[in-house]
Amino acid sequence: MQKYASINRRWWKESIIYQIYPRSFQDSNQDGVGDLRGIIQRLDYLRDLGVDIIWLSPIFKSPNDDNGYDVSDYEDIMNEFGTMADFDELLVEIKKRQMRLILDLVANHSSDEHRWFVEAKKSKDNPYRDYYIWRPQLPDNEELPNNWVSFFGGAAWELEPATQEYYLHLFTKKQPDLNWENPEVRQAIYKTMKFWLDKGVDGWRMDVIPFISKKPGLPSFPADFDGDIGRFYANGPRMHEFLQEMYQEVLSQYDVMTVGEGIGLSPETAPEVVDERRQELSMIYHFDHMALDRKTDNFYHLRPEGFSLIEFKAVFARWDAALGDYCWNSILLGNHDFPRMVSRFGNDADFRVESAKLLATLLMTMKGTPYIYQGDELGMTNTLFQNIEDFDDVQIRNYYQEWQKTGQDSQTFIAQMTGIARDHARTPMQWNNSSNAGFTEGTPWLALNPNYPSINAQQALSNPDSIYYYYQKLIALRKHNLALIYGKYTDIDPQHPHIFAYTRVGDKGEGFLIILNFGVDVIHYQIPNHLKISQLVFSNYPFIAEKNPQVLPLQAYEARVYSLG
Ligand code: TEU
Ligand code: CA
Repeated sequence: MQKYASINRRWWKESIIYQIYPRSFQDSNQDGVGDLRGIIQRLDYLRDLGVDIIWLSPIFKSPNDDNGYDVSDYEDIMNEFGTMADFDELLVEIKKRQMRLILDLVANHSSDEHRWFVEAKKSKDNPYRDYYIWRPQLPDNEELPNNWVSFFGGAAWELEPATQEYYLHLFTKKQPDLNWENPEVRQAIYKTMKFWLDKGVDGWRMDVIPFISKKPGLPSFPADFDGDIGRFYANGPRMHEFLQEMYQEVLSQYDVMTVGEGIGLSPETAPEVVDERRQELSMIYHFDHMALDRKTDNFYHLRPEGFSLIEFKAVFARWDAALGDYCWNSILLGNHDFPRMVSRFGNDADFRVESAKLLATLLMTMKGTPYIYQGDELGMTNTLFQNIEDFDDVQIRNYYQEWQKTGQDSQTFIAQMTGIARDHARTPMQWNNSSNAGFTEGTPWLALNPNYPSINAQQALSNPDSIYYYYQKLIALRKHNLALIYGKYTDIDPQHPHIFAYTRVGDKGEGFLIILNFGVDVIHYQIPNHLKISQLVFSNYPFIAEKNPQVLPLQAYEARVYSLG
């Protein structure tokens, strides 16, 4: 295999991934819900941006308790999204444009409406019983099997009346956890994976994959538990065995990529999942920088003091060091589970365009495969929630039920949830300034962000200085420079409170210096003497020739990329 900077070259390391949340991308039949035919209409837009791989959030049959992350048939398409014929056509159209497609594999749990669960709950001796995880209710005892809690509020156990046993659900009670200890479950999932790979799908994003192996005996949280449930549930003793089996039985037979949602993994535990010598997954993504604004013992509460750029930079350095030459990372600053990246890491009030471009610069110059979440290439922002009804997400609805029990008022709840709500990222794509932004002519399933008349794709495509074109040019820069893909990463100033400055250096010393001003104040930044910059190749501000190029006056959210040499 060809190498660069001592790393094996692979197509998925050199690709740009674009995540589509199909419900919110483009509606083609005016029922207010995005669909597969809608995606087909927008493929040229993605190809022109420079996208190589499209990742679709779940499209399989689902009652949509958690918007498709609750699958009731792994080999059929969700009614609202279209038909298998639509899917086949979508795949053809994607390939025609030299792009690839990966799907979301949600296999830690199914929907309670999946026929496996419908069967399993009927009786203790049903052939599907052991597809799920059951524990008896002890006589005269209300106590739950253990003290585990669900990610979306409340206990992780639900009593099934017919057989008087509890089943485990780490997410909502309509998402029962599958029992991966049962070889039949694993074979059923592998069969499904092959079904889609045989159609020509190019790989999988694997939902909460570190949870598939549970701690033996399902022990309660310890007395000194720190509250980090993701870490507690992840990385069970058979996780690697299952992933290696999946690789042998399925993945090794195709030229595909896999990305694991690395929930609960750490820089210590993640490398073993993606080390290419071990043959498990191609890459993972982690949440260490995405969770910096949250309390460590409670993911759904913001840290009142916020977080510092120094902490943020340390995450990138730590992970880069941990992953080394044989593992591969994903670089993302937003997805369907978090508020909008420009509103979290940038400044959507006064420097929306500048800071969206700065964040794009980070995405496209870091070591790892970049992921663009739909709409981030337009600088889409967080939306406004005024009433409880404005939230759609089951997570928020469940928390609200718990909140109401405490008798506290809803305005405080809304204020708190505004900082974490996933619905920010799920408002429909803003295509143009016509009603509902060209997303639908019907009633959208979730209200649009009211700023769509000014922030939309049509506007971006007509402005050469737009965030969209900035992405397009940066993507081209990355693709033409292997040093930006494989080059060694070094943070040259980890302690600077406002500047993120790093180099990416390739095989023969060629490479780049990236300087990002993560703040509103002008900073005169002194480039260390040992770095010889050659020329400015990219910037989000108009270029002004410097008299003394070793001291740079950086404006608010200014981003610069220099070539070295
Ligand atoms: O997310 C798992 C996960 O990390 C979330 O519970 C996360 O903690 C939360 O969304 C942050 O607000 C995956 C999917 O990405 C998510 O959409 C699903 O709801 C979840 O799994 C269950 O399938
Ligand atoms: Ca539709």
